[in-house]
Amino acid sequence: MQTKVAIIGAGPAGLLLGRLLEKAGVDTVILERRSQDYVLGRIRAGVLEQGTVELLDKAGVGERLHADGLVHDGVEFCFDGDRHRFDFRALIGRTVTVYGQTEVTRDLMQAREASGATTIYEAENVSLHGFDGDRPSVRYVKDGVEHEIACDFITGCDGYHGVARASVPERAIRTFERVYPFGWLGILVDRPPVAEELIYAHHARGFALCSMRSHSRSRYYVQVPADEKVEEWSDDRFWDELRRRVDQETADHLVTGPSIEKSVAPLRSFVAEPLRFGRLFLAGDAAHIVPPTGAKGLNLAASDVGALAEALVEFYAERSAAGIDGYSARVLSRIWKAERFSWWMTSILHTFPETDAFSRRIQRAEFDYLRSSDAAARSLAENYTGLPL
Ligand code: RFL
Ligand code: PHB
Repeated sequence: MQTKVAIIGAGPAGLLLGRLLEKAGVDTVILERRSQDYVLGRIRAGVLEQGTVELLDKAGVGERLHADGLVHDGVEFCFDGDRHRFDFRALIGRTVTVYGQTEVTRDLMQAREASGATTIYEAENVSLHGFDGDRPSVRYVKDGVEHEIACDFITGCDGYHGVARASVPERAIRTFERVYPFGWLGILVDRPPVAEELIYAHHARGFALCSMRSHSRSRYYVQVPADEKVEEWSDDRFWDELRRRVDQETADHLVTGPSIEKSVAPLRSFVAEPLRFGRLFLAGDAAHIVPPTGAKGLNLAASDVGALAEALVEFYAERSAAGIDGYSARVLSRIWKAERFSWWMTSILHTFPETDAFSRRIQRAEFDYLRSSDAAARSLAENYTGLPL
């Protein structure tokens, strides 16, 4: 088999890249280790920046998103029971849209299927070859048979545990990492959300988040130790803990019900540099991880592949390598700003094992500053709704 761009991974990064390239007439093959149902079964991000919505529109998959997505003008922070709303639209004229990663993935998969482009699910033992020369290729095993795809470029959109970044020689790559000593226990429930907008809560017992997927489906999280076992959390235990961490009004209005999904996600900050190695590019979680506190993971993946698609289309249309040469530096500048914002949101909202009385006062001062200063609130608003590339 032969293609222009071989894409490893059918998460949002790989599928969106595939769609943007197909729309520009650049053919692609996507190789995915898991089944289509498995990919669709993963419950992950829920908040889309305006720039992500614009990219999904450009990719021609905005219809359901505009019909079913919930446009949010702001978010609320709750500090030890005191709530404050940040109105992004009033502060900077921007908004975010609540639309689950599962739905984004479904829309992209359907569009790809309709276009007839090739996606190989359950591709085993994917390996990358020759990306330091002119004739890269990708090999994989499907149903016990080995196949090879010759291509012009390989893109690693295969997430944090993928094969693409691991194929780069150690001396050519530098990584930066911070692992947090806690995770988020999340539940999904078919009950209306407690509030119209998201509530990020700081409490001495730990962080909590009230989020949603629609008017009838809610997503809630509580901070737990990194090694927490999900089996130790009955639904009742979860609801009791959540109620303790939010303000009284929120606790009183919470509509509880049986969870339809419950899992613990670890929190990590990670960046690899650079993101181009000859004819291999990294994008999305393969290139970086942010803790979910700033709602940036999916959005960063989208902005990476938006830039990568532009660069590759320019290469084919104008025979110019300027875009692909500049890709790594261009996206890393935005990635580090999103890393900073996600780290900062994480540090002010969570309880750290080493948090002493001084740190607690500093966290409180951050909240008091944010709610009393227009400049601070605008800074939060522009970061949360997404910085320009
Ligand atoms: P993905 O979504 O991980 O997709 C990568 C795809 O590559 C496949 N793959 C391979 N395919 C072929 N060969 C191999 N050797 C392969 N190895 C892996 C995988 O099966 C997968 O289908 O990365 P992508 O596309 O870069 O998208 C990034 C986003 O998914 C991610 O940033 C966010 O979901 C992060 N994230 C969250 N972000 C938020 O903003 N809010 C959240 O609530 C939130 N929750 C989460 C998350 C990430 C999680 N992970 C990765 C542990 C919860 C979890 C559990
Ligand atoms: C979610 O709804 O899953 C969600 C929302 C906001 C975040 C993280 C996760 O910051």
